[in-house]
Amino acid sequence: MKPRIDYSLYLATGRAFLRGRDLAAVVEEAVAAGVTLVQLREKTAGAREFYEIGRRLHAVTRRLRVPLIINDRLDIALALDAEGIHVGQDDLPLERVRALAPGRIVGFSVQTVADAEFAARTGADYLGVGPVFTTATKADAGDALGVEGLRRVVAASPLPCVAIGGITPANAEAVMACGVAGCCVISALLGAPDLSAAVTAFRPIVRPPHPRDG
Ligand code: 3NM
Repeated sequence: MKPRIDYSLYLATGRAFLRGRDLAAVVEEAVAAGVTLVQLREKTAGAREFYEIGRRLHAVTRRLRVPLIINDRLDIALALDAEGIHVGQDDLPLERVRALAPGRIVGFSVQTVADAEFAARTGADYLGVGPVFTTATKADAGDALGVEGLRRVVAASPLPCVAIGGITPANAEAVMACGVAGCCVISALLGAPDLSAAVTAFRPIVRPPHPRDG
């Protein structure tokens, strides 16, 4: 059985937000302050660079005992022996990822109830549902679902859902009220002037995991 995963405050990385800071140090600060899950998201790195960044980051997340999820690239996730892989609609098919990553956490990005049902049938462990709000961080994220759209997908999903897209401490309460297991955040954490303070602002709003969250 997989250990229970705490999705409550899920940090996805974004190179554009580093402002010269070291990624591993940033993640260490975020986890120390209360981030529970980390996704390495590298949209421009080649395989070798992605792997090397991941190797350094995985050393940190292992020490801090939080799972590391790799975005898009199953080969990198396997090479790193990362705890998980997150894929979207344009990546390798979910059924292949599930088959090739037994025992790892598999996340899948969805926008609709039909996507959520497909992901549940196909063996995903959790869903990333978004964008909930408009976001400048992902140019092709699509139209915002809004809180009502998020609620509809979450209500129909047998899997734990994390909300993504434009989530801040100011709107996280309304997001959590939709029944999500947590919030996945890039800019409101990495773009904040004080990362630890931003994590601390989210922490009382994002609840600890519900038994349904697996
Ligand atoms: N995926 P921020 S929205 C990476 O809807 C990503 O699937 C999305 O960044 C989706 O917290 C998004 O800065 C960007 O809005 C999230």
